[in-house]
Amino acid sequence: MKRYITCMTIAGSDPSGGAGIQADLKTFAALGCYGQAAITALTVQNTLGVKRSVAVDSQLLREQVEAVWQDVMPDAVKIGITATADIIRMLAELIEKWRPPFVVLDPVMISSSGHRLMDPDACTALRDRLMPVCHLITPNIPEAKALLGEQCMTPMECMAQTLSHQEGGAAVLVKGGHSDGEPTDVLYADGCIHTFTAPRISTRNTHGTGCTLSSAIAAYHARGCSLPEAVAKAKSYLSAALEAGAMVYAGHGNGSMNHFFAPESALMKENA
Ligand code: PXL
Repeated sequence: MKRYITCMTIAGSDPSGGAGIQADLKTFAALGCYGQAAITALTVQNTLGVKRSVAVDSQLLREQVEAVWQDVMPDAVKIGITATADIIRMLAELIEKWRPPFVVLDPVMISSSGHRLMDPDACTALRDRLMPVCHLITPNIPEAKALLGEQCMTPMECMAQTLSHQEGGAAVLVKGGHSDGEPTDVLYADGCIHTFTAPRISTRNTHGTGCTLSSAIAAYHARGCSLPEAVAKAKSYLSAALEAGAMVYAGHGNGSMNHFFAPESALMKENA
């Protein structure tokens, strides 16, 4: 019997559809993967910015994730907004108990409109408890700086390597989209540095780029790619989706990209 290649997102909801679980599920679907989703926080937002974010009860979230994992364990998990220290500790326990094959964590702290999406005291729990049990962490430069704290340094290669060692060996992708010039991302994995450069695309419709990238990495890894290959393919997918959605009206502010410029039909593999 075959089964779908499956990815799960554990992240916040964006009712305007550009970021969070909505972006993650579109990405999984466009890349041929079956999507599962458990919501960590409900945001109030549109393309102009986030107005409010409310965390869900961590016990309710635990029950949702366990109900899914005891039935169909996904091939890859993406974690986005974690919101509170309680949720972070609970997710770390679940990952230790169920050992999903691949977990990518996008350590979302603040929205691009400047709204706080994680409790201030949760950063320590994220660093000490959740990051060490994940396989890949994808901070942007401000997030990498917050996670490095006192040890903060440049260049990006040093940030990625130091964060990886700090997190017990997890691979780290530092995203350079916030720097000037051609955006370069740096991956530190298994003792090697990989550099990825993509052309800067001129568009307002950039909402959910971080969510889409981490979900696309999860999808390509679930499909059998190595980590560097999954990152390279995810970046190409992101660039193409941004390009395809550049000239579309998608709200008064930063709208969503076009995730479905070339959707793939559902991919399957032999059941284990
Ligand atoms: O891009 C980070 C992010 C993730 N998830 C949700 C968000 C945002 C930023 O606004 O709203 C739900």
